[in-house]
Amino acid sequence: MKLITSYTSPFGRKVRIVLAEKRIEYQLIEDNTLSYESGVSILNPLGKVPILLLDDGRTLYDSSVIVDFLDHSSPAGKLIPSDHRQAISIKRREALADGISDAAVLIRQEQMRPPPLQSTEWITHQQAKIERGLEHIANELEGQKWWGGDLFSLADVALGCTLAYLDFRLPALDWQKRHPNLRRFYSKLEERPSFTETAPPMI
Ligand SMILES: N[C@@H](CCC(=O)N[C@@H](CS)C(=O)NCC(=O)O)C(=O)O
Repeated sequence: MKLITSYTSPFGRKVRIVLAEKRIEYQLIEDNTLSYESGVSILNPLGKVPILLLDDGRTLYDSSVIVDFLDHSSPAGKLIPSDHRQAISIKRREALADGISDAAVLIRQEQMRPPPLQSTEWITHQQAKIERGLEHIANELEGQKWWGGDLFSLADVALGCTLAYLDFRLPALDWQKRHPNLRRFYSKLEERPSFTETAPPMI
């Protein structure tokens, strides 16, 4: 199978970590969606990565569909519980972490526009989602080994990618100072080879 993504996408990284945790072989094809040469919109009408190309010809997106598919395709290193109620609770956490990444990506895109065209209101609106989301997660994490309870899960993978992306693209947010339990959680994740091997390039 082939994974089309950029090395900096938090959503692409989530998929790469799931592939590594489950020890699934794949080929990575790098695509910068903002380049004229990107062929991504032929595969995904939304023009977004990650996209998974299966050997049987199927094309999958977005990242939450891809990781669900991957987790069900092999019993090794299960990241989504088989009990439906528990699975939904993990997927709700994944959606919250991904939503924070969405807000961070939108801020990043806004900051790439010429300064006179940037909207401070828009950036503040997105920042508020990030702040509320992190506050909510920090409360849920309190007293827990992992975000979803005792077991490492997809929720932890998604949150790790989100926190790393905030550090990478919006370091001024300084979430580590305001949320010491998220900082401790993040340090624990950084010990996992799946995280170190997929860190975004320092550009
Ligand atoms: N909900 C999507 C979000 C994917 C996404 O926003 N990808 C960004 C890269 S981080 C992208 O491809 N953006 C290009 C664009 O919006 O045109 C997922 O989880 O896969």
